[in-house]
Parts: sequence; C-alpha cells; structure tokens
Amino acid sequence: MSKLRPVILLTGFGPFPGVQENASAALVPELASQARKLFPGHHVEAAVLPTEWRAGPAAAAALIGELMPVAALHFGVSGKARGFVVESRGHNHARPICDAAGRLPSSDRLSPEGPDILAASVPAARIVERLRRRALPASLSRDAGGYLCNAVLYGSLERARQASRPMRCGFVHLPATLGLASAPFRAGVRLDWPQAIEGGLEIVAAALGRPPRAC
Ligand code: PCA
Repeated sequence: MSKLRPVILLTGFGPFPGVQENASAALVPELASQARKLFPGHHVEAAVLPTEWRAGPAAAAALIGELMPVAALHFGVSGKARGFVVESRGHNHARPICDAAGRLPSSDRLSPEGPDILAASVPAARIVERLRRRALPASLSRDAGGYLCNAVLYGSLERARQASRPMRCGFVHLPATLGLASAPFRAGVRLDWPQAIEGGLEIVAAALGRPPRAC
C-alpha cells in the first residue's frame, strides 16, 4: 500500500557534542504523525540520522535510494537559529569538527567530483514567505554551516540529482533550545513547540506544492 503512495521523508538528527538532546529528533516523529493525517495520499516516513560524518549522510542516501521520496525534508538544530532557518543551498565542504563518534571528516570536500554548491530543490524563499505569513519567525540562509547538516543536505541533493524522478529536497535549522524544559525562551528564540509543528506542516505543504494551509 505504502509503495503506491508518493513518499515524504522527514529526518532529524541525534545528539552531537554540545547538544545532548537534539530537538529535531523529537520533532520529526511528531511532525510525521500530523503530516500523515494532513496528507493521507502520501506515505510519510520519519528517521533520526546519526550525527556522524560517515553514517549520517550514508543513512540519508540509503533512505532516499530505498524510498525514492517526492520530498526529503531534513531538520537539525543550530545555536544561532532564533526561528526557522531555511537553507537555500548545500556547500561541498566539511569543517574539521568532531562528530558524535568523536571523528573528524576524512576530507574537507564532501564529494571529490561534485560541484561546489548545490541549490536546495525546495522553494526555500517561498517557504520563508509562507512561514512569515503565518506569523512564524523564519529566515533564509545561504550557508548551512560546515558540519553534518550541510553534509546531509549536500549529499541528499547530490543523490536526488541521480534519481530518475524529481525530488524536492531541503534543510531547515531550528533553535537548539526548542522544546527544552530547562531552557524555554532564551536569547531571543521566538519559536515554541506547537509553532514548530505548525511551521513544519507548512514546510511540507510548500514542498509538495500545496497551497498554504488555513491559519
Ligand atoms: N545540527 C548540526 C548537525 C546536527 C544538528 O542538529 C549542524 O547544524 O550541522
């Protein structure tokens, strides 16, 4: 049954040095269960990726290869994000930062033959507009950082380019303090949990080319 329906893949990340509880890992399953109700014509798959140079992008690529989703939307957290930060592109580079397994990237390039930049295949600017129209804090970013979020975005975009069918692929950073009971609204973070779910559903709708949901 699921194979007959187009697939939406949602991913979050597990913990990594400095972030013991990654909000994206808790958000994605909840977002997926809401998305299943809202988009019954789609099969929604949720996964939490290891924040590891080798295993993270490999897990994302394996899921994409297996599921061939029409949309692959990746979520992660950033200490700098104050609301939704929608990434418009992935860079072919890796900074020497330790992953959750204590390892560094094997090279400063993610893909030896790949282009320097790959543009997100979701309408990133339009997503920001749609989130703001719902009065949700959102900004557009041209730099997903040099760590695993950028690596997964770049890797998925590269994988999507080889696919025979079009795939909308994007990345959204969320505030690192999102949903943490011990750190509610800190340093200008303006996003709470219900808003993160509401915005997440709007992002899925936008990626599918659906009209904005009623407020
Ligand atoms: N944030 C990190 C990796 C995992 C996550 O949630 C990043 O911004 O690269």
